[in-house]
Amino acid sequence: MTAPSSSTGGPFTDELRQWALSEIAAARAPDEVLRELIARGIPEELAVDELTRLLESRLAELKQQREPAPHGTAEGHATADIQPAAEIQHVPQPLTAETSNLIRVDGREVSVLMQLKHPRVIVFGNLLAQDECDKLIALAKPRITASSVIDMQSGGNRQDEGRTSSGMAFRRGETKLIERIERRIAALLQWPYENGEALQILRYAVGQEYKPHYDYVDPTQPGALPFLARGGQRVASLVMYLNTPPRGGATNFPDVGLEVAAVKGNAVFFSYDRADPSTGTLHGGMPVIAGEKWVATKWLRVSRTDP
Ligand SMILES: O=C(O)CCC(=O)C(=O)O
Repeated sequence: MTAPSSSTGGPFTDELRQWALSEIAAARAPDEVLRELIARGIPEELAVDELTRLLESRLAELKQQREPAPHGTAEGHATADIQPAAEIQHVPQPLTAETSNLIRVDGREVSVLMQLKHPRVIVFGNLLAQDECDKLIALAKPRITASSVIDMQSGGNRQDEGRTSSGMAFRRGETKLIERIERRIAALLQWPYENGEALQILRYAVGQEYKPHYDYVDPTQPGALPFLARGGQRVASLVMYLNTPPRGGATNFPDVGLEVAAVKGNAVFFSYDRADPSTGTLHGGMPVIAGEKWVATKWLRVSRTDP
């Protein structure tokens, strides 16, 4: 099962990325590379973000090459068969119960109901007001169509039997209500508003589900490149519950046997600092047994992404 889809094209092409990578590998000064990217028409902020990401990934690569051989690996043993470690990213560090059980954000008292260190999962209570949930559903309802996933070969979208819900995505800041909620999320997660993907709404009818999957994309697949070129990797997800289904519909994390009940106004946050199953963030939306389930999902990227 592959990552859920939501975004569109942008100017930092794979060709530019490859060019910048080769310049970095050839030890060209970063400020020169940056100047040239800007000269090639990349907006300055995007060029800085993308170049930072490429430099960080190059440093991680160099660090990995310098690290001693893992326990049990013979010194000098050919390493061609060893998988390269996934690139490590910064992730959102939400305001949490480390300081308080109640977080004041955007005039609301959001509670911390549960935390897990690995995988990093936090369940928030009262993130959305009841009428905000109702309004999001009403706005989304006329626009929902069958849900899709990212096609990891082409980079486009395709339907998948593991994701049977229907849904839609709002543009970032599409209405005052949406912008307010998105800014609240940015404040709670301490992560830039512009790094949040368009808010996605999902509706599950009885029997519908989203089988366990990861939200990051596999960077070794060709279809990942257009996605990664527009804001980099996903590093965290926030699933907000817009209603309380009478039965079923929990968000599950099978690696750790956790099931988060869908309760209107609550949300589950989880982060992943690398595109790798070791994050333990395999998760899914369990089948709805009675009634229907509505959620709003916000995915957070390394850099600013399409609205
Ligand atoms: O519906 C859920 O509980 C989970 C949704 C989800 O996994 C996703 O949107 O990526």
